[in-house]
Amino acid sequence: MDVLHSMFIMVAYVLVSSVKASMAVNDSIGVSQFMSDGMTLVSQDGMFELGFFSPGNSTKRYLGIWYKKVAMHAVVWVANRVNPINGNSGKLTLDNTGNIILISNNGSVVWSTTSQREPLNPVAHLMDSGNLVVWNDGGSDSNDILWQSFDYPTDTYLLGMKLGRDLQNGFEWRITSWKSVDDPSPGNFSLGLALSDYPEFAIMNGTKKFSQIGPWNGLYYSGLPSLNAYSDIEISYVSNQKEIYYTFSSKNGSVISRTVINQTSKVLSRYVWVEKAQTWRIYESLPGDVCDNFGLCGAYGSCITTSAPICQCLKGFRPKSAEAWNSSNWAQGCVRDESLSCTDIGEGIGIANTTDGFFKFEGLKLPDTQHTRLLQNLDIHGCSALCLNNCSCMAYTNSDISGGGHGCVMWFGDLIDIKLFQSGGQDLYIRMPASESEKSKMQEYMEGYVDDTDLPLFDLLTINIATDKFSLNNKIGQGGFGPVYKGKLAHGPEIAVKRLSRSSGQGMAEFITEVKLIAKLQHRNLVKLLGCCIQGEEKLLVYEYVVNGSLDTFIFDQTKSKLLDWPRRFHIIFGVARGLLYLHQDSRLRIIHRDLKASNILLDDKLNPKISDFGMAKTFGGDQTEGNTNRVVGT
Ligand SMILES: *[C@@H]1O[C@H](CO)[C@@H](O)[C@H](O)[C@H]1NC(C)=O
Ligand SMILES: *[C@@H]1O[C@H](CO)[C@@H](O)[C@H](O)[C@H]1NC(C)=O
Ligand SMILES: *[C@@H]1O[C@H](CO)[C@@H](O)[C@H](O)[C@H]1NC(C)=O
Ligand SMILES: *[C@@H]1O[C@H](CO)[C@@H](O)[C@H](O)[C@H]1NC(C)=O
Ligand SMILES: *[C@@H]1O[C@H](CO)[C@@H](O)[C@H](O)[C@H]1NC(C)=O
Ligand SMILES: *[C@@H]1O[C@H](CO)[C@@H](O)[C@H](O)[C@H]1NC(C)=O
Ligand SMILES: *[C@@H]1O[C@H](CO)[C@@H](O)[C@H](O)[C@H]1NC(C)=O
Ligand SMILES: *[C@@H]1O[C@H](CO)[C@@H](O)[C@H](O)[C@H]1NC(C)=O
Ligand SMILES: *[C@@H]1O[C@H](CO)[C@@H](O)[C@H](O)[C@H]1NC(C)=O
Ligand SMILES: *[C@@H]1O[C@H](CO)[C@@H](O)[C@H](O)[C@H]1NC(C)=O
Ligand SMILES: CC(=O)N[C@H]1CO[C@H](CO)[C@@H](O)[C@@H]1O
Repeated sequence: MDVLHSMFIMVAYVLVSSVKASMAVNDSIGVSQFMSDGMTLVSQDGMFELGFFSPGNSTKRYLGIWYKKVAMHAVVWVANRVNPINGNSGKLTLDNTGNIILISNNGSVVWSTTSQREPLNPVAHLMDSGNLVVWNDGGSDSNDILWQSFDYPTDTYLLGMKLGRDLQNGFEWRITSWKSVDDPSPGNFSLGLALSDYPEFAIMNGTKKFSQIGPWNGLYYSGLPSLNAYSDIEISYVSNQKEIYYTFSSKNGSVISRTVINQTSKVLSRYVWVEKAQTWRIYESLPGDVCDNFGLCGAYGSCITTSAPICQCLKGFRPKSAEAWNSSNWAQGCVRDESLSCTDIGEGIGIANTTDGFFKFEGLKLPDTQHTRLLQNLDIHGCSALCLNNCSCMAYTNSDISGGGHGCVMWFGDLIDIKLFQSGGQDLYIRMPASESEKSKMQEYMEGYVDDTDLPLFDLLTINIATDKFSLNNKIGQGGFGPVYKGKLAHGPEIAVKRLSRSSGQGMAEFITEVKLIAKLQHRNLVKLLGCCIQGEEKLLVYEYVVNGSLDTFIFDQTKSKLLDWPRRFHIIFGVARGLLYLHQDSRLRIIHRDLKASNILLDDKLNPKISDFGMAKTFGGDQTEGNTNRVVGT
């Protein structure tokens, strides 16, 4: 008999019996009362129903709870998962020890609860939440629970349930898949809490991690930044000496939501009932993309859904086996370009060589937390110092990112299962040898973490917005070192952005030093460098925008050249000379332009000349100048 068929009989029963008893629903069962196959209990609000059913094509009978009110009934809980009843002989009762007992025709106990307490007037009640609760004392105290089905979930998580661990009793709240649609006995897939200092929720395939949702970071699960964006549910995470769990609740009270782990599809999905469409709609799933497959990119590999290949070694690392990596076999992961200098001196004596440093990585799903240490009262600086002084500490970050971040979590051993998000994600500081971490300090510097008033820094987003993502419409020239774009800062002046070609081959440190020097050169006949921007591969110089363009557009244009009368031309020549004099003699740097030409002289609104591209040849190498300007250096 299929579910719908049995449902029909049950509905008929409820209708008939409710007429007889002249009450709408029967939601509870008392001591020595029986409920046989064909009869059901229905929660007060009519949402859930408890009764016997046969799943899929099976003819076996199971006691379960399912949604009654919505058109597509979904089973949310099964009592006798591994011990079905043959035929319609099953009977449910509550005995005087307060335990629910399921018996088959021949009198054998198929399934029962195991409350050890001495009860007083127990009663089993199907709640509006879908929870089957055995109350003590007729339910007079709502906290006096002898047993509840929410403590023994099957494959479905309902709002209000706990998922995690009861540390005092070693008890676990975990959902486990059915073996198949016909067989509700426990399958190999489950969702639960993987205990560690910084525990994380993970989907398991047997005893192996299949996909991790990540640890709770105070705002969301590290691997599911989108989850807290859903306005219909509220997530609470509780972690103390007694228990660690999370629970979802409906903010609005009217949301019908269930989360199911499914062995056939190998996916954990959260469904929400959509009344208008009369269907269950999937809100989120895990694995949500290929990068959610646990450890896909191996140690120190980072998974990026939009890159090809999807696995990339973190900066400062290279594939352990280039061949395996090439053939999309990433499991071996990555190794350091340069080894760490940190070495423990003697056994257990923690005097470490502290010439290592940390590189900040952004936008990540945190790596697997199995080998972590949590220090909730330590701030990020203390965390950094502690990690630096223990050679096996490979990374650290704030354990809680809410309110600007606090707490400390440190990783020991290789870092695996890192994912890079398109947006959102967390920061992680990974141990690097001194040479790499020098660069990282520069990186931090460029990102504005170190304050330096010498050189204003712009972030890439600002420049992107200002130049309309470097649109072709905004391109105003192609200089010797890369294209130039016009831009407009929000509430600010117009700017010209020079996007340096990527092959400049220059280190971050040298670049910044040079740019700072150039920025110090200020003269009214020089184009003013306002700042720069470095992010990843991008190196950008931000200049003041000079409105009338370059001199060559005037002198080599039939009509425009007439605008330049002799007094104006003299004024321009004089200005260029003054600018050069400053560069050659009066500035601290003494710069030779090496590429002075009409296209490098810009004119402002009053046709005053301003020299551009000065300092570039020195800074960015003679080769480029020659290559792109077809000029002999030194003329
Ligand atoms: C409620 O259902 C149980 C089990 O079917 C039955 O024993 C009991 O008599 C019913 N109570 C009422 C008030 O109908
Ligand atoms: C039940 O059996 C029928 C016929 O064998 C098959 O077409 C159908 O897919 C089966 N349904 C399930 C849920 O297994
Ligand atoms: C009683 O029924 C159960 C399941 O329906 C079966 O496993 C058990 O062997 C039966 N016991 C006897 C004594 O027939
Ligand atoms: C579950 O795991 C066991 C042992 O690991 C294996 O024999 C079985 O085939 C697995 N079942 C499924 C459906 O994957
Ligand atoms: C689950 O684990 C079993 C062995 O433990 C393996 O054979 C199977 O491929 C795994 N399933 C998935 C989907 O990874
Ligand atoms: C809850 O949300 C639904 C749909 O979004 C809306 O129709 C209903 O009015 C809301 N109820 C409350 C109490 O806010
Ligand atoms: C599990 O997934 C399979 C295949 O996608 C589907 O047929 C089945 O209905 C799902 N089971 C549940 C309980 O959603
Ligand atoms: C990896 O593949 C690229 C092109 O697909 C090839 O140029 C390179 O030599 C390969 N490297 C190794 C180590 O196989
Ligand atoms: C610390 O590292 C530096 C640089 O790698 C090395 O020269 C020095 O010998 C190391 N000191 C100790 C005590 O390991
Ligand atoms: C480094 O940290 C690990 C993990 O907390 C600890 O077992 C080890 O003793 C520490 N080593 C030193 C030298 O402090
Ligand atoms: C010749 C020329 O284009 N002159 C312009 C220089 O810029 C000022 C201010 O934008 C304009 O008013 C001039 O027409």
